[in-house]
Amino acid sequence: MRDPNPKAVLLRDYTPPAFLIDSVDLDVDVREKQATIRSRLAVRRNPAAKDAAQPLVLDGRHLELVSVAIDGRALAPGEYTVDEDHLRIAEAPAAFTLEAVVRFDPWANTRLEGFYASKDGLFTQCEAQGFRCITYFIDRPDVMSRYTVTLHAGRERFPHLLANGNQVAKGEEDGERHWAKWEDPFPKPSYLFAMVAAKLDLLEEGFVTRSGRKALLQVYVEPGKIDQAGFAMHALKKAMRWDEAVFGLELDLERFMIVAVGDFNMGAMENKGLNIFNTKYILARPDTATDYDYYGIDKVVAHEYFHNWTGNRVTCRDWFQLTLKEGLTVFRDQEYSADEYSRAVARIQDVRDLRAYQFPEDAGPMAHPVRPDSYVEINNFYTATVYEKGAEVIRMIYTLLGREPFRKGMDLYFERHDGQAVTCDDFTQAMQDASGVDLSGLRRWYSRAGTPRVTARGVYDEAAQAFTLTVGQSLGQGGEPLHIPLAVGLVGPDGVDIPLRLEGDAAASGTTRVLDLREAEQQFRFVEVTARPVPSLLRGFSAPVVLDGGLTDADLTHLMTHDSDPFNRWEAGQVLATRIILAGVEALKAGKPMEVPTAYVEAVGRILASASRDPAFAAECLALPDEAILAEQMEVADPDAIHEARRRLKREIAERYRTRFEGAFRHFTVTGPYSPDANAAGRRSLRNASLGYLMAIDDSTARALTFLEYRRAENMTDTMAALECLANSAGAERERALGMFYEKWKDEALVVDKWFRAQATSDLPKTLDRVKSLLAHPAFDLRNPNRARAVLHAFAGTAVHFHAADGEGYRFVAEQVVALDRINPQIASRLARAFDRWKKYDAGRQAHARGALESIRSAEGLSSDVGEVVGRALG
Ligand code: 0A1
Ligand code: ZN
Repeated sequence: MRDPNPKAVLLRDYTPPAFLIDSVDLDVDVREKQATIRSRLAVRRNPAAKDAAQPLVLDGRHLELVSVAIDGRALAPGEYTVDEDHLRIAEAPAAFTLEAVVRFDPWANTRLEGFYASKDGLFTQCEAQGFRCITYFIDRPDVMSRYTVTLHAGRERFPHLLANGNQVAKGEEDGERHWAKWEDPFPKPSYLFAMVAAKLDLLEEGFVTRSGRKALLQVYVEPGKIDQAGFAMHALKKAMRWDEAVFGLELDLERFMIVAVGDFNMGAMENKGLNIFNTKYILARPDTATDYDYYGIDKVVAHEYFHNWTGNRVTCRDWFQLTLKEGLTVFRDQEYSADEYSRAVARIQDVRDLRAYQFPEDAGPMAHPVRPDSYVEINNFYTATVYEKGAEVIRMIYTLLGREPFRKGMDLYFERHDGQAVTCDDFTQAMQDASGVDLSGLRRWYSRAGTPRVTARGVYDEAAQAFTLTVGQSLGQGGEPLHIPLAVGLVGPDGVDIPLRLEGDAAASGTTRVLDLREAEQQFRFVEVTARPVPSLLRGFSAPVVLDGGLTDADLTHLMTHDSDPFNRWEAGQVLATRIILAGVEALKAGKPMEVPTAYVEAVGRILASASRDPAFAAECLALPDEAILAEQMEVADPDAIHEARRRLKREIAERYRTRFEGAFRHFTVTGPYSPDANAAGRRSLRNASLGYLMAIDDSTARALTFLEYRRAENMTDTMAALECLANSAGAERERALGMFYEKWKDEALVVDKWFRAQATSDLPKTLDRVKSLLAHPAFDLRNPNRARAVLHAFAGTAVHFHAADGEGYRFVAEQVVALDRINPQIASRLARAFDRWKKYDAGRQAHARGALESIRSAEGLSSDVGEVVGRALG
């Protein structure tokens, strides 16, 4: 039996492995409902191990052990022990060859970790601990080995046999079968192992790296989908060029393969030379994928490619160091996106996501530092904190060092650690050594959970022509203060930035300055300030903090119109809208009318009037804060009131500017063939934001326009914009459009996911009933993660229906968590995270949520994945 209450693994308990494995030779034989894996491991005692007499303990799960031998001699039953998680050999020599034969059924593997079946064949997913579901191994990232793999399978059903590295031999065997042998020249941790046996179509191209090395790039997709693989290939080549130009990093392989699979737990996986992707991040055609899908593909293809250096060449010593590769690689993909699209818009979107997912995580039961110090189930720690907050920490280092010194730090990091498994401290040390910048205060970000609050108050002394900014930080846990880079500017009454001169500076320089906040409280005195300025604080969101800038509505309106920093222009509008909506919530609860200040509405009018300068940016400024972000700002969240107040604000703006929105909708049409570039996508984004405002009025004119647009649209961006509006509208057009959509797209899985999602996230009453009926739809399949996410996770992310006051949303999701857990614990555990913020709601909702959580906890055979999440939520 597995331990029903598995113990937490602690960072402070880290010890080097007792044994190392220099090489791995796998022979994989695929038969009907069975894979047989023969492994030959070159094992030796680790000279760095704490104790030279430790037994050999190999990890293994869901395996049937057929035989085990040391140096060619089969072990007798008394010489080893096997339980659900391990194979133990008490007496092991100093160096030896271990051979094991195991069997299992990949078709019965619904967990989608290890070796599993999807529609077109067999695929692997080994991060974090899936390799132990393929063979017995010391499954931890500081054990790095050279791999050779031979795959055998039926030729007809599995024409492609792939593994990491280079194909070195292949052949036919007994009639219907064939085999292929692969060798990976780079030592790697087991989590980067991959193999595929499948029927796939192939798109390939040559590539010459900057130094003249030739490589073959391949994208494998399900049969018949080759016309949806072109953009991924294009993105791959762009990402390769970008990494060469920006970081001087080249592809180190002869062959780089990407394989898309329809059943996948995450977005994609950076296995050495053989990336495996969720189809969602590969397949795209103008009529099937939205601009946002294209953007996601570009970003994720780049992300996985960038891992080849940040993650694969230099990997993590242990899983506590996950942000070493993830935070850094997210930072790299964010910079790539900023260079390829609009920097301001990319930053706005990243910060919006950070606030919607990471801030709540950091305030809830799953809060953890970017380098966690304990976990029960590592799969639960692929979080917004490790990824997105981790990227913010890297960005702060970048901001403090500057571009060139940061690049020197990266170079030094590779020089020191290429081929090694290292820690976050090794990274910051390289950055500090290369730049000479003291990172001691910055390093504290790695070990502290929670979002710091930064308070700033400015005082203008007209007589002295000085502006003094008093800035404080708090994290509410004691401990030494963090180093927070605070980018600021001072905006004059005329809307123009004032040149900045801090007291003590020889002269003014620049109009944005990064202040080093290292103390709990600090003062910064700017001189030669000729008029009372409005401070523009935290420009570009220079640190992942909650800022209380002490600004008035008038100050914010000024920034919203004039700030030279586009991020803060957007931010000022968000803060104002938040104030209006939250005041509206209070008014509604008191039975009073909601007030919308004219100054704000006029500032929105100015955005519309100047929208053609940067349509994508204007669309971001027109988007009101998400309901989830608003809920975080309240002491006790009131989802119904938030929804209503936000809806009213939107409607009021829409009514005030109806003609302008209609004008924008007509004016920003994009002509010519579809392209997902920033310019065209930006115009569509503004146009569809305008449509969204018109549909906030939801009268027959708006609905007719939207339905017409739905039928006219030639690309999926416009189609979905219209469909989503209609899905939130009670008019007869709704069912017509949804019916037409399904009929047209029922054979295109990713598009069918969109159809499910649009219904599951609808604002309309009765959405829960609709969701329940969708579960009975013939196209629904709980085993397919994308489909489950399109319905269940999407529903659980809604503010109003999941948090319905009668508790029905909670009960429903709890039942689904339990059902999913039997199939796929990782996907179930993600769904359970929807309950994270349950204590933010009123007593009635809390009682329902507690009941729902307890019903999950008492389910029989609960996985440690869900157990950890629910245990923390209740704990
Ligand atoms: N390393 C991948 C993400 C990933 C993590 C875990 C997985 O299975 C549990 C799969 C993929 C990335 O950052 O893209
Ligand atoms: Zn990653």
